[in-house]
Amino acid sequence: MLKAKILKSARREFECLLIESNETVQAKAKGSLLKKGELVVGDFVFIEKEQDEYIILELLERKNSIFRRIIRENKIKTVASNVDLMAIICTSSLPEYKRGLIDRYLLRAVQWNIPAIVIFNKMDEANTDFNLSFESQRLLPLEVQCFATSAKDLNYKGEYLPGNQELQAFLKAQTIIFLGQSGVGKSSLISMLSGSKIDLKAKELAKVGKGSHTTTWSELIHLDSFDVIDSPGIRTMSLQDVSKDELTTLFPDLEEYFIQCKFKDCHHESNTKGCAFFKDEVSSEVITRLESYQRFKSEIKEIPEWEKN
Ligand SMILES: Nc1nc2c(ncn2[C@@H]2O[C@H](COP(=O)(O)OP(=O)(O)O)[C@@H](O)[C@H]2O)c(=O)[nH]1
Ligand SMILES: [Mg+2]
Ligand SMILES: [Zn+2]
Repeated sequence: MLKAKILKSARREFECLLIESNETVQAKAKGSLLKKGELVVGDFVFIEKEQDEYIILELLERKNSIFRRIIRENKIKTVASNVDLMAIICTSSLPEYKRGLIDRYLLRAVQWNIPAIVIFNKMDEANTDFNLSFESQRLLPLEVQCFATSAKDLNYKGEYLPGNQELQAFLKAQTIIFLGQSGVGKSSLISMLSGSKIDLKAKELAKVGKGSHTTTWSELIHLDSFDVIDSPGIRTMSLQDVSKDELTTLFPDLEEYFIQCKFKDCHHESNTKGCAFFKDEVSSEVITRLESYQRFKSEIKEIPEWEKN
């Protein structure tokens, strides 16, 4: 049997990288394997060659996975697995910095059990009002490492935070999902840091041209110094599949305050005297995280019992 990693998955056909020979082959999955659930990009599998065909016989245990719950069907839809790192990219200039969006991604990193970093890109044109130390310190309790980069110059040295070189070393040999608003520099950074000649922009265009159904499948792009997971499925970041109770567990940095708060059924507002989050008692970094928590909580509709099932 050969060990392989799934690079691309369609309903029945899988593009697999054979680990030992570094060769890419097309494989089909044994029927019983498909019945148990889907095989996804990032999965490690055992393959056998039968005549001219490669057949996937066994799925190896996943260390983590990117998934979404489909509440109505009481199902979990897995999109990719074995992800080493979530790299969240933002800028202080354009597009406009959105703290809440970073927290929205970080919530998923916790839920999916994927370590995360935050990259402040376009630092060569940084907004002078931007408080880089504040924005990175608020993530310290989550153990999220931050970088300050520029995709315009490989030799850019991070100001206050580690820069391009440190990031490049950090990403080496990892399987990474890059997230961030359109225009923050994801493609530019990946091209510059991966050492690959692959033209990601052309790749994106080619996909669009091929028709919409090709873009619904995830893909693992094997580059020289790291692998990138490209998954259109997770670009929508709505919180419809998270319950209010679960939301609390997805803010591990706030846990101590939730526990400390002496009020029963407290809404945890920073202007409630006596609440563990009362603004005079906690740092403004913590308040920013509370604000995200509150915003997400108000977005979550309680799911009616009859729909849960
Ligand atoms: N000044 C500056 N421009 C950048 C930087 N990174 C990307 N850009 C520019 O921002 C635009 C969007 O970049 P792109 O990589 O396509 O962003 P994506 O949509 O996140 O993939 C392009 O015009 C890039 O040249 C950077 O670090 N500094
Ligand atoms: Mg892009
Ligand atoms: Zn409270």
